[in-house]
Formats: sequence, C-alpha cells, structure tokens
Amino acid sequence: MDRFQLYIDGQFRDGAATFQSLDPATGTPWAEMPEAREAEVNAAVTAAHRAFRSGPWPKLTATARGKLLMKLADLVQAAAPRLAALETRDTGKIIRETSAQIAYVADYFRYYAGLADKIEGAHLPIDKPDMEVWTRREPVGVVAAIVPWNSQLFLSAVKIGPALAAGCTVVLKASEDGPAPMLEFARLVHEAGFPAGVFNVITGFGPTCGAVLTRHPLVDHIAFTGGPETARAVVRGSAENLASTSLELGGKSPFIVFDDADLDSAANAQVSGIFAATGQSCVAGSRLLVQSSVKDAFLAKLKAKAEAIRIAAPDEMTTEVGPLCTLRQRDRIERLVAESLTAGARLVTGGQTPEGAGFYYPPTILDCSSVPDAASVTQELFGPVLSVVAFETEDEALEIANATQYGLASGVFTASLTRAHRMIRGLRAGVVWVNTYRAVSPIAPFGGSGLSGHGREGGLAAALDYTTVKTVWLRTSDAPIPDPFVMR
Ligand code: TXE
Repeated sequence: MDRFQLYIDGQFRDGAATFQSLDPATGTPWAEMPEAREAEVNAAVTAAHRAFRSGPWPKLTATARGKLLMKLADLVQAAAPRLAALETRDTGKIIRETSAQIAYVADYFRYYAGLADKIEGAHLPIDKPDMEVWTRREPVGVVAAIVPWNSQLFLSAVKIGPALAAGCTVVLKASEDGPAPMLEFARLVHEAGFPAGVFNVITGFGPTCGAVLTRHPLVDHIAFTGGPETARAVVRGSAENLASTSLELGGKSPFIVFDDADLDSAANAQVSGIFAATGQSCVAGSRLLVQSSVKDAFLAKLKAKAEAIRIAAPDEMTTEVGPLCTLRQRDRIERLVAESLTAGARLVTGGQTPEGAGFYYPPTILDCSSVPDAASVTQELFGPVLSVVAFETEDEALEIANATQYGLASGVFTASLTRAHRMIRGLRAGVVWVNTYRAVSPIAPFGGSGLSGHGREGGLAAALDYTTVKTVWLRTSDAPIPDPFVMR
C-alpha cells in the first residue's frame, strides 16, 4: 500500500497513528494515511505562528511572496498528471475533471501571485491639521484552512493563494476522505522554497484534529468548506480563540428554465450542473424549476441525456460519472431518495444502486412537482440527484427559488433580457449564472449567505479577507502637545 506523511514545519513526518484510505471505485484500501491528533495540530500551528512572527517570511516583500506563489503555480502545472491521478484514486472524482481542474488550480495561484503586491492601504484626507493618517493592510496571522473531500486541491487553492499572498501562514487540514492530493501538494510547496512553517498540511478526523485546530489559541482565521452542521462546530470552536471565519457550505441551488429558453443548451448546462463531479459539488444545480409549458419536453431531453451518461471507473478518460467518494455519502443519498419517493415524488430515471463493488450511484431525476417539500428538494444530497418542480409564472419561479435557507448559486435560462435582469435582482444567491452554469474564474468572487455560509473566495475581496487594517496617525507639528485632557 502507498504511504503518505504530514508536512509540518518544513518536514515530512508521521502522525500519531495511521488510517486506511479506500479507493471509491473498488471500496478497497489502497493507502496508509497519517492521522494528526492534538500533538501534531499543536506542532503545525506553533510552526505557523513562529513563521508568521519571525524568520524570513515576515521580512519578505509582497513582490517576493508573489514570486514564490508563481513558482508554486508552475510546479502545480508540471505535476498536474500526478496530482490529478491521486485525486481520482483517492476520491473517485473522474480523471477528466481532476485533470481539467488542476489547470484552474495553477491559474488561481498565478492570479494571487500577481495580486500579492497590489494589496494596498489608503491615505486618508484627515479632518485635522498637522496630521498624516493612513491605513496599512497587514496579514491577519495564522490561517486554519479546513477542506472537504470534493475538489480538495481546488478548494484549498482558493484559500491558500490569497492567504499566502496577503502574508499569512497556513495550516491546511485535508479531509480524512481522500487526503492524498493535498499531502502530495505539500511536496510542491517544499520544492518552491517557502520558508519552514509558512505552509503545513495535516489530516485527521473531525473531533480529534479539526476541532483541536479551530479552537487553538494561536489560530487567527478559519477558512472552512464543508457541511452546515460541521460549520456550527467550527464556529463554536472559534468562540474559544475568537478567530474570524469564512464559511463556504454548499447549497440547494435553483436552476430555472423558462419556456423561451434554448432547451438544448439549457439541458446540457443542467446535466453539467447536477451530474458533473457526480453531483458532489457545492454549486450543484440540484433543484430544477421548469415552466410548466415546457416541462415534459425538457424532462424528455434530460432523461435521454442522463441515460446516455457513461458510468465507469473514474480513471478512464471516457467516464462521465464515477463513484461517490464514500459509502456513507451513498447511504445518505439512498435514504433521502427513498424518503422522497415515499412522499410522492415520481422517478423519471435512475434511483437504483448498481450491483458490484465501488460506491456508484446512477444519475437520478425525481419529479417533485406534486411534493415540493420532499427531502430531495429541501436538503443538499451532494450526489447525482436532480429534483424537479414545475412553475407557472416568473413570480412563482422566484418564490420557489428563494424558499430555501441556502443562498449560494442559481441559474436562469431565458431569451428575455428584461426578465433575466428581474431574476438577477430577485434571486437570493451569491452567484447568478444567466444562460450558463458552473463558470468559475479566479477574478470573480464566489460565496453565499444563510446556510451557504459567509465570506467570498476568489477575486481581490478574498485577499483582503486575509488582512487586517492598521491605522497610522503621525503628527507633523513640532509644537508641544497642548492640553493633555482634551481628545483631539
Ligand atoms: O463534511 P464535513 P461531511 C455537505 C454535503 C455533505 C455534508 C456532510 O451535504 O453531505 O455536508 O459532509 C472537518 N471541527 N458538504 O460530513 O464534516 C472534516 O474532517 C473542525 C458540502 O463529509 O463538513 C473535513 O476536513 N473540522 C460541501 C471538513 O471538516 C471538522 C463539502 C469537512 O467535512 C470537524 C462537503 C470539527 N468538529 C460537504 N468535523 C461543499 N460546500 O462543497 C469535521 N471536520
């Protein structure tokens, strides 16, 4: 079996114990992973704290930090085939997607490399004579980045890039499900030449590793992606150290199709919106809201496309849907689909777990028009399951779309420009895609509200989130300070 190590303070080392990682395509163990517990978490955070306060990192110019990030981007690009293969092996994400996503990972590092020396403070036109006042944007400190199994390299890059660009140091906690690509990524950080302790990778379990990290007294900011229940635990942990948090928690995103839309184009976008990444995507367009007059025609197109999808081993280039990452995840999906069918949802396609090894689940469509509060409509399944609800009018579409505590992504398909604008205004979501879906870029902020969390990843705003403002007052008069009892 393959063996991996933690990366702490510039060194590769074993954890307190090991655990086995399963290959989701076969359900059998393939690698020994190092398990970090309290001692390893403490070592990583202490190293990150020391690297933040002393040594070469705080003395580097922002431009020098940017150059290191640029080197890292090049190394990621060169290692793309290896990283993609590891992510596919350890999480079941299909090789077509992991290969394409690594290119994005390198792009994100390049974007933040370029941004490092553009994080500026401001000079203030202060309302007092003999005073110069300005702000400095300083790094917030030690960042605990906690990621889930899906798209770990990508979800890590959107945290590590801006954090390092801003001058922070990082302890990344890889998911216990499929940590291999992150433990391998540590080798590239090492090779790029970041000073020891600036970036550390650990992995382990929620209560014994993640929870210890979130409440550690030397952690200043927690950047978390995962489920809402875990996010609550993260926020409770941060009540100890009062670290700031950014939370990216998934959604139940509406994908809205009006009767004037190009239905073929919308059907392709919907297939990508729900079946890409085998549905394990925070932006999955998992609620299809379709105008009644085109519902049957649209569902017929979707059914044909879903049934033509090639479900096979994730390491084959022609595979379109692979296994889910964990058996736990598949059990949950099976349960929620069964509950929805019992409640009265109609099975359009899928819904049958295949025989054989591996954590496979087929692309599934449920027509929930008669049961719009079924479990599959209201809860995030995090799998290849699309729930359909029909609507008559634009107002009704908006009402259904917004009837959720989530607020991450949304999609609108229409030929009407004016309607598109009305929908953009009315949708409660951090991202609105119009006549497209699932487009991302390092330049565009991304995030949600409500149960989808808070804070933004991507764009300049994300880098600013890893800084704190220092206000500087400098008196320019040589005259003695007058009355000491009067505030000026
Ligand atoms: O993820 P968790 P789970 C949703 C999705 C899924 C559900 C649960 O609906 O079915 O969440 O997934 C670490 N303190 N999403 O339970 O637990 C954990 O080790 C600190 C949406 O598998 O949220 C892992 O590294 N950390 C989503 C990370 O949190 C803790 C992505 C995320 O795991 C911890 C994943 C604790 N007490 C799930 N407990 C998205 N937005 O893309 C666990 N962790």
